[in-house]
Amino acid sequence: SGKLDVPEALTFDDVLLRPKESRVEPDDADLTSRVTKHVELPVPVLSAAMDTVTEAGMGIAMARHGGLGVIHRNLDVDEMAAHIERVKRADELIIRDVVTAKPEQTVREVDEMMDHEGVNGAPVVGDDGVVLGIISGTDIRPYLEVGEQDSVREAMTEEVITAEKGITAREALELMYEHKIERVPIVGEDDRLIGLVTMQGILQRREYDNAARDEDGRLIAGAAVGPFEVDRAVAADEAGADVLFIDCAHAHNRNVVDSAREIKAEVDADVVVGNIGTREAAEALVDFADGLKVGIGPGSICTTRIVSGAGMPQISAVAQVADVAAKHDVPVIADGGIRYSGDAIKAIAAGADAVMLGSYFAGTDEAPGRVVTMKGKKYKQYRGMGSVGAMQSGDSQRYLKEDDEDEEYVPEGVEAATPYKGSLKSELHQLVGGMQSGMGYVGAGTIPAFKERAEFVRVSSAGQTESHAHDVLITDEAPNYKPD
Ligand code: RVP
Repeated sequence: SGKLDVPEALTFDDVLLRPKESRVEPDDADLTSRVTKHVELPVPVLSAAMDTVTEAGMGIAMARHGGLGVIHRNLDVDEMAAHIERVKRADELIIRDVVTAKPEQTVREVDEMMDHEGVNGAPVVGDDGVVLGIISGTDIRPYLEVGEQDSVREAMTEEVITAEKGITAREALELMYEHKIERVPIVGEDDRLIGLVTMQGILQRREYDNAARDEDGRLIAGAAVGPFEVDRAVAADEAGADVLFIDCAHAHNRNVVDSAREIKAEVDADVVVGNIGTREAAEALVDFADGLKVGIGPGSICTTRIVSGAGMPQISAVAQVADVAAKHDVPVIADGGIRYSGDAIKAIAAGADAVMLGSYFAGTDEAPGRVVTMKGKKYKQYRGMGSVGAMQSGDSQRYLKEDDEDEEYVPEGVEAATPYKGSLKSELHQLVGGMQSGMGYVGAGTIPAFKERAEFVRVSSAGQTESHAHDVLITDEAPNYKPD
């Protein structure tokens, strides 16, 4: 009784999805889900905002495969903005940084310039920015033999097919086929050049038909900011981030809540606030947050629960927050502790709309950092953002008290290594396939239907032992099951 009259809290291994009658083939299960109020993802999976997990390379790969990378904040504000811009530009339909030629340049000059820039054609633009023609390798070639000092004006094609900003990839392609051309300059009113659409660019984008894109067809980008970093938030917003993550180990803190509210008022991007792990914390944030992120201590590299004695087992944390968030139509992200695809779909069954993973992605090629070999096995570095190493290398305030700078750190994370895994694509393929399989067992073809229909059973420790491969010696590693 009294202080010991305590509620129970559960985590991934304590529960299983109860199998139900199904007509859903796993391959047909649609994972599309909202991650914030205004952003939907084909694959509701996020890579963690950690300096050993997500920079531009990971952000691009995650978005191309339908998910979302959250750029970490152990970077200068300018550097961070550059990473966000790289993600936003990676698969742009309309290239904004166009290589252009001037009518009075010589053919030889333009040939060298195109060579240097790695392009095979350029719009010809007057001093006022108006498109006068277009010149390509094919136009130039005959002149290189005889008249290489001739001007671009003579060699260029004058009848240029142009289009306006709103053009879709399909329309652009149709235009190109119709006129047998490979580039379409995009012009504004007054025929001034705005950008360029190329055949090569369109075909490259087609490879990623399940990508997470914004209204203009650019990849979706996320970025983490500290709870009091208004400047970083504004810079990330201006750089084009679609979602900002107010990144804090304990967001149910009055100062953090107030500051997050201020940041929300300053930016266009959606704002996710976290981390939290209780009903009351959700109540303090639902009136302004576009998303809530859950996880107090479940992370693989996190020692918060051991160091501070505080935390909340993740399935219960997600369920509590989701209970409040759903009533206010605010999406929930389950962050940390996910080791297997089964954990990810359990988090969604508990009420999350999306999941965030760190260790699962840290060993891939797309994560920052190099591969090291220890005792003949390959690894990549993976460390907590509250570890001594991460705190020393950045101005991460996440686990720092304000006037703490000269003091010895009290870390809440460890520095570790994680097995090297190869490409993100195949890791994500296993994760998505396992999640779809879970939807098949529950008989739900969409995420909203799954959240509605999923039920848990409680598992004993005997049941847990039975769940894993047991009483055998594994001879060949499975791509989706590597227990330690
Ligand atoms: P995991 O996927 O289990 O590796 O967990 C990743 C999550 O752990 C991150 O998204 C973050 O919420 C949390 N984290 C990051 N650093 C630390 C720490 O140093 N304690 N925790």
